[in-house]
This record gives sequence, structure tokens and C-alpha cells, in this order.
Amino acid sequence: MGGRQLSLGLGSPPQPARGGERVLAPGALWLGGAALSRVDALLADVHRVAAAAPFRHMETPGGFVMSVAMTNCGRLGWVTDRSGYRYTELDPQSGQPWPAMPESFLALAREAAARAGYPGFEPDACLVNRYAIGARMTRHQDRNERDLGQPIVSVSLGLPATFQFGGPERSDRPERVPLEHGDVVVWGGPSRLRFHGVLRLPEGEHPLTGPFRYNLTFRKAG
Ligand code: MD6
Ligand code: FE
Repeated sequence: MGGRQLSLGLGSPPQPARGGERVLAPGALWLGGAALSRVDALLADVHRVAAAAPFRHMETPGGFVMSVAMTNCGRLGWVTDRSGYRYTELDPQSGQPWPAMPESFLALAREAAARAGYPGFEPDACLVNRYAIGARMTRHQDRNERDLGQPIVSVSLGLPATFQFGGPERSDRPERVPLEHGDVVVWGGPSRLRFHGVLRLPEGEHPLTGPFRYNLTFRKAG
């Protein structure tokens, strides 16, 4: 405990203690530690999903190999390759459907969305990101989903990272939001198309995930 205070960058807004909530922007809510009571089940299910659909480093349309390793579960999975970003029903690596969405994932996503003011959220896609030390996610918008009126629920597990939460334009200066093991962010509504990214994962060792950070992002994609 106390790690959150130490990880605060100069100029970051005050961050409440674990268990708190903070409005990041209209429609975007940080729920500190909201997944903590379920992390054991969530991590066991991450490993189950990855056993069926292994983590892989996908290629961007521009030809860069992503430093974050990814897999998916649910009816639809997010993929990228030289031909673009899209959702698919089949894992292109195996030709098989993505693994089913685990009950532990669904329960948390529904509960967090409802708490943030989005009742009735029924995700059909969960992108699972795995960050090794040094991996990062450059700033982007999530806009491949059919109904942008649906929120995204994002769950952080393992090593802490710094989320960059920007504005509607790529050039808008992002705010830095520390994301720790068990934190959940729900965003939608007027925040749905904000640019965002994750800074390089600093070195560390987490008791439950070793040298990795996992992030689950739940979407209604289809
Ligand atoms: C991550 N998250 O936290 C990357 N996108 O590892 C995302 O790109 C993201 O957390 C949309 C909504 C929430 C997110
Ligand atoms: Fe994103």
C-alpha cells in the first residue's frame, strides 16, 4: 500500500486511496481497486484464455510489430495486420472461434459499467493485452466498434502502469493516470473517442503476475 502516492507525477491531480472513484472526464470514471475481490479468478481465466488463444504480437497496418502481446475472448476479437484493424469471429492464428468470455470477466464488466452509469452493458468482445517491461501503447482512439454509444470497461492487473488520457484531438495534451492492480476504468458517452495510450512499462515484479501487466478491455463490438 502507499504505492499510489509514490507513483504520482508532479502536477497529477490528487488520487483518492484505493476503493475510491474519480471522474476523469465527462463519462469516464476511475474505480480504484474495483476488481481486487476477483483478481484470482480473473488471472486464472486470463491464463485459460491464453492457453486456447495464445498471446501474439500483431502487426499494425503501417508495418510495425506491437510491443504489447494480445489475445481475445468472447464472440468477437480485435485484430490488426497489414490490411487494417477489425473485429473477427475467428482467431486468424488457429482458424477457430475465440475462447468464450469467462463468467468472471462478464460479471465484473457488467457490475463496473452499471456502477459508472451504464446499466445493461453486455460485452461481446474482450481484448486481453499483456505488457512486458518496456512495452507501451501509443496514443490511439478506439473506434472499430459498431455502436460508439456503448462504453468500454478496462481492467488493470499486475504491474502498475501510467495511462495517458487525452482529449478529442491527437494534439491535446494527455493527463497521466496511474493504473494499479485491480483498478477499473469505465468510459463512454462524451469521452468515448478520446485519445489515450500507456507509457512504457517500468521494471518491476508483481507477486501475482511477475514481470507483466495485463489489461482487459471489454467492448460491445458487434
Ligand atoms: C491498456 N487500454 O490499458 C490499454 N482503450 O493497456 C486501452 O487502450 C483502452 O484502457 C479504450 C478504453 C480503455 C482502455
Ligand atoms: Fe484503447
